[in-house]
Amino acid sequence: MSSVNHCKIITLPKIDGTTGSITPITGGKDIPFEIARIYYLYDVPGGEARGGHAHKELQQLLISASGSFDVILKDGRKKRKICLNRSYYGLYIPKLIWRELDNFSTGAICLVLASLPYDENDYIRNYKSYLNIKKAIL
Ligand code: T46
Repeated sequence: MSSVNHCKIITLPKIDGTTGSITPITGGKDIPFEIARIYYLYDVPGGEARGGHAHKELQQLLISASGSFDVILKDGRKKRKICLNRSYYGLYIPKLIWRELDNFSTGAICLVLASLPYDENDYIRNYKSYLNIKKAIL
């Protein structure tokens, strides 16, 4: 379950009205995990990148709540680049996938639903270490 092929776009529920739309998300129903934490990235200066790490156990769903940005996914063999630019699409990222986020539009907001509480020990922040861990589990 740690190949970029297992990352997928999930079309989220969307309720439209004359005054706008709403997207409700229920953990374990609309997405493959229960939601333990929510956070969002915003005010990213032009030209800056976020991410640049993998997680040992954490699963996430990334949503562009506003604007757009690119997500580069790597598994040590393959690379995928996905542009998120709609609030009703979520990018599911299983554990052990390297990710980088860049090309943020002005005012972009990246909403993240996460399967676990914050734990710095869950991060793999060095790409060489990530490749070694991937080799060891193959
Ligand atoms: C990912 C992208 C999309 C906390 O204290 N609590 C938290 O819940 C989080 C997420 C972060 N932090 C602290 C830890 C660092 O000192 O905030 C600082 C920056 O965190 P991080 O390196 O995780 O930031 P990003 O934007 O590079 O990455 C985050 C996610 O962690 C990551 O998994 O995919 O957003």
